[in-house]
Amino acid sequence: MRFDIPCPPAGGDTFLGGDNVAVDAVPKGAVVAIGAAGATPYGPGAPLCGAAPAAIRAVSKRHAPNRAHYDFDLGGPLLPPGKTLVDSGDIVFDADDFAGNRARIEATYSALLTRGAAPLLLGGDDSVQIPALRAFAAHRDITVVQIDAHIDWRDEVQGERFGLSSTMRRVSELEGVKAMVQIGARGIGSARPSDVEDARAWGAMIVDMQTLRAKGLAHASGCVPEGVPVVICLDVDGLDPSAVPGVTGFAPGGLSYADVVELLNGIAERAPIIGFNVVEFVPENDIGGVGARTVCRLAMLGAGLLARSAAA
Ligand SMILES: [Mn+2]
Repeated sequence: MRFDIPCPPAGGDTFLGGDNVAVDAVPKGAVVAIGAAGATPYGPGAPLCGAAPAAIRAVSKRHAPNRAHYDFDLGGPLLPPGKTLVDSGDIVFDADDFAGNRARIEATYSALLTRGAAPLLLGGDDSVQIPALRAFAAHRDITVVQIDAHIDWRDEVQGERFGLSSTMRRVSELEGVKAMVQIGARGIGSARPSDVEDARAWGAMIVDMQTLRAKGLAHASGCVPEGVPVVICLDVDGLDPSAVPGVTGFAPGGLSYADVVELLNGIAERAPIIGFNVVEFVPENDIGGVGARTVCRLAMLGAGLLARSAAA
């Protein structure tokens, strides 16, 4: 598949001021930000979270001059010495070709993983993760860790099997996905009782918010198998809406930003983090830019954790 390269990101800003580097020129071991505005929306028109990649990059500009400073959430510089962060821009979204969107995302990820890069996905709704995870699972065995208010185990919604409510079920069907830990479920979402049963029958470890509050963050990170590379699927509605108001799956009672920091650092102690997806931010629903700044910090955490796991 041909990539449109060089591919400057929408809006012109790169993530944290990283160099805009084409997918087929990303250096081995680099953390690479990649935007995916959408893949498989449930209807026509602009994708639900299509404005998110540019919004996250725009906020990240203010952090760019301090990139080498000490990040207290990571216990060191954001990027350890010798590590690089680049931005390969946005994967093209075509409102008339959902299969093509998925094929482009999967091909982009296959190329990045073959090059030994560590991808930081700036979504897009949850559906953008399905083709990305297909590429990971084809590349090597992985554990999927989802942080989300919703478990996303619907087989289909309105006849669509690749939409945002089906992400974890589609991912569970991939041979290379050896374990799944789902953290933060609460309230009422797309899942029916049978969907929860199916997830548990597959072996998904569901640490819902009630369980998390009863057993603690260390219990959640302790569910992640040791040593198997992890892809983090961070739907920002997993956080409490006071931290990220701009979502569609609004669900009170979620994780705080500090909870997510502790959780991710705990997971990183158990297994290398080789992929990090930040999805479901809706800038149009944000309040005073609070969510954009939180989501940017989450993406920065992702970059730092990927850099710490990336090959030399
Ligand atoms: Mn969600």
